[in-house]
Amino acid sequence: MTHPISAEMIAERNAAALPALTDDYAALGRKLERRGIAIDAVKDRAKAWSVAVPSWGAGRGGTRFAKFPLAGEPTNIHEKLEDCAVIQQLGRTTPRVSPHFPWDCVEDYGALRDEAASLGLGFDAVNSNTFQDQAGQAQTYATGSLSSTIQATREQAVQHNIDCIEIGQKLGSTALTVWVGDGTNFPGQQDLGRSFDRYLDAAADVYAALPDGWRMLLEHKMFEPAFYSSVISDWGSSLMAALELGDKCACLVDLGHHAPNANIEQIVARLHRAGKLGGFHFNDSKYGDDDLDSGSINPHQLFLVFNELAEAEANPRGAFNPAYMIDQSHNVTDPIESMLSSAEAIAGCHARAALVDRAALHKAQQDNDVMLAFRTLRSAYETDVGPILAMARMEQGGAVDWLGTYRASQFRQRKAQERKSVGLGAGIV
Ligand code: AFD
Ligand code: MN
Ligand code: MN
Repeated sequence: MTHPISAEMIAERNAAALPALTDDYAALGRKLERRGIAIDAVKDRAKAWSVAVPSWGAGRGGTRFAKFPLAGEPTNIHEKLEDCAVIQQLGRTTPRVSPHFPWDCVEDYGALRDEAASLGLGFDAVNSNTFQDQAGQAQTYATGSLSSTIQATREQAVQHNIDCIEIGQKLGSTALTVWVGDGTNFPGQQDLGRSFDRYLDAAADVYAALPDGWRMLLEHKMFEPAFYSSVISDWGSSLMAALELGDKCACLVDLGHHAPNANIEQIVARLHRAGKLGGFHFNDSKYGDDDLDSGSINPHQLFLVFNELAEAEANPRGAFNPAYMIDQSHNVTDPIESMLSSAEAIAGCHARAALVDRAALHKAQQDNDVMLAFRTLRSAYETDVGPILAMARMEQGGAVDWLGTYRASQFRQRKAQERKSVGLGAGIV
């Protein structure tokens, strides 16, 4: 296995940080013990949990107005994997990469799988792209893709999704995430009912191509690029589609894809109730699909989502197996730092949700003791689980201080010498 950051350097810096960490961990352990919680069990749970990183998040993102490239940012899937390996090596919560096609297309996917494995990485859900035209493509997606009124366009979109499944099989993936930008910009532009019917017919053809053990995850999004109506605009449309398509199909919740102030944790509970909670794209937002770093704007919401997930896990209603992924655009930071910070924020909410005294919460809810129920949740939210996450990282070979260690490694500066520079331009990704 090749590691992009020197293991000796990580070990040295960890050794220097260990006395303070041991002290903090012991203090937190005593505090949790008084609440009847064994800190080592929380740490073990943290170690067993992981979230995938998006290949497209490894490069600098941009807005509609501009992209400001970063010297040394990756420009192809091989370099992106190397950067994802840094994130995993230092943080130890992100062992898988979710690829996007055709952005990550290569000649030999078996070799790509080996390359990832040699970096300590595997592949998560494959993402199709029918929201953008590619060079040499016969049909344009200007009229939509799976829901287009034009049959040849729908067929092309179906075939692309099937191609993605085939690539995914070579990569060891077991899920296809489908997000379409289909929709309209003007009232009357399309029939709202028939466009959904066309989407369902085409999606059924993709569904029929799913291999055994695979899942199809439908990602809803309220608006953008369509600004009047989107075909799969919300969790209701997504749920209707997933129910109609079949057992292997479920809904994916991207935290940035809802109306402002939507109660996302309730959506999570509802989808779980329907047996259709397929997965997540974690990010944060203030206005819309901002794709900001997870936990940077509304960490409480993220915690409440994980509180519902902890409830769901305790009441699995059959299978409970959501796919956890990050989907962010890093416009002003080094993406490696952003994804390490985000993974820590997400893992922190996962760990804090495990601290909720569920019996006490349920009793307070049953008794209609509003304040006690609220404070039961709040005391878990207010617990600083940093020492648990840092200890889990260290014991797995990661860095206690991932930011300081990453910067000391000069990884980005080294890559700025080796990698070709990225051109200027606009870009949502
Ligand atoms: C979109 C969606 C979807 C898609 C991504 C591409 O969140 O996950 O794959 O952006 O950048 O808004
Ligand atoms: Mn997404
Ligand atoms: Mn998005």
